[in-house]
Amino acid sequence: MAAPSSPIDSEQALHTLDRELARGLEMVAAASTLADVEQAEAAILGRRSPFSEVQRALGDLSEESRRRVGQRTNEVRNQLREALSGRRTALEAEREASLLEADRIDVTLPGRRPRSGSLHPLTIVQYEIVDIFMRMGYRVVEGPEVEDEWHNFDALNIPPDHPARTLMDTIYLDVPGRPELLLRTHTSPMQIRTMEAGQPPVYVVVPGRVFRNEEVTAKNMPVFHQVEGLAVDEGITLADLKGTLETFLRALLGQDRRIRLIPSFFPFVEPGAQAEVSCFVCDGAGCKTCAGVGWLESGGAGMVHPAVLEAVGYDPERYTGFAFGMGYDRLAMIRFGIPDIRLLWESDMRFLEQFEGSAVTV
Ligand code: FA5
Repeated sequence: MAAPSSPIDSEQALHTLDRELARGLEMVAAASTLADVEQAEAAILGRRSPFSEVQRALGDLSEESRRRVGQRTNEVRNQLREALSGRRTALEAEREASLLEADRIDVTLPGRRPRSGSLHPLTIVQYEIVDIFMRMGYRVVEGPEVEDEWHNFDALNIPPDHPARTLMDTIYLDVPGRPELLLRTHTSPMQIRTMEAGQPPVYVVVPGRVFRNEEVTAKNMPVFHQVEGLAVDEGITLADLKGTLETFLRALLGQDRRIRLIPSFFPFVEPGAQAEVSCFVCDGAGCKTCAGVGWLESGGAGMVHPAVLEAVGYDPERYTGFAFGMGYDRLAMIRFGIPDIRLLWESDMRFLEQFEGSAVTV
C-alpha cells in the first residue's frame, strides 16, 4: 500500500489499524508452516506495512488523536504478536510430533528374540535322577568312558571265560601295547573305582555314557546312558534296595507307580534282580506300551557279591551293600512317553521343541 501523501487523520488511522488487525489475524490463521508465519509477520508488522505507516504518522497527529491512535496501535500490535506467537508454537509442536512419529519404534511388537535352547530330554531326566539321589544323601561321581578289562569285568566277578563277557558286545580300543583298553559296557566299573578310593560307608550314583556293539532298534542303541547306584555299609539288606528303588522310581515316574524285582543274574551281585516298574499307560493291566505285560523293565540290581567286596579289600563279613544300574534313555522314554529311542539321538527340532521350557522339577 502506498504511503499516505498527506498527514492522515485519526479516523483513517483507526480504520487502517482495524483492517490490518483483521487481515493479520486471517493470515496467521491460514499459515500452515513456520515460513508462512514469518511471511505474515513481515506483511503485517514489517517496516513497509500499513501498520508501520500508521505508527510513523503518529507524530503528525494532534496530541489528543495521537493518544487515541497510539493506544489503539499498541493494542493491535499486541494482539497480532500474540496471534503470531501462538501460531508459531502450535506449528513447532506439530513439527516435533511428526518428527517423533517418524522416529517411532513400536515397542509393543515382540522383538526378534534369538532362539533360546532348552535342555535335552535325556539331560532333564539325568538331572532329575541325580537330584532325587542327592536328596537321599548320595554323592554324585563320574568315571572314565575308556576303561580296562579289570574294572569293567574282572573285579566285577566276570572272569575272561565268563559268558557275560560275550553277552555284552564289547568295543575294544586299538591302542598299541594296551590290549586291555575298551569302551565301558556299563557304569558298574565305577563301583570298583569308588570302593578302591575309600572305605565304607559308600553312597554314590554315577550317571554316564556306555557303549556296546549292538544293532540300532526302537529300544536299543550302541551308545546309551546308565546311572549306577552303590550303597555299602553295615547292615544293608535287600529291603533297603527295594525301598530305595521304589522311592527313586516313584519320584521320577509318579507316586502311584509300583515296583517289582524279578530274579535275574549278574555275576557281581547275589541275589540279582531285574527292577521293573508298573506301566504308566495301563498301570499293570497290559497294553501296547508294555507289550501286554503290565510292567516296564528299568534296570539291573542286586546285593553286592562278596567276591566284589573282597576284590577291593572290604570285609564281606562286616559290610554288605546293594547296587543297581538303570538305563536312563529308557527311563526318559517312560517319563515322557517317547515311543522310539532313536528320537533321542536325531536332533530333530520338531521333537526337541516339545521340551522347551520343561522345568526340572522333582
Ligand atoms: C547292566 O549293564 C548291569 N551293569 C546293571 C547292574 C548294575 C546290575 C548293578 C546289577 C547291579 P544290563 O545289561 O541289563 O545291566 O543293562 C542295564 C540297563 O541298561 C537295561 O535295563 C536297559 O535299561 C539299559 N540298556 C541295556 N542295553 C541297552 C541298549 N542297547 N540301548 C539302550 N538301553 C540299554
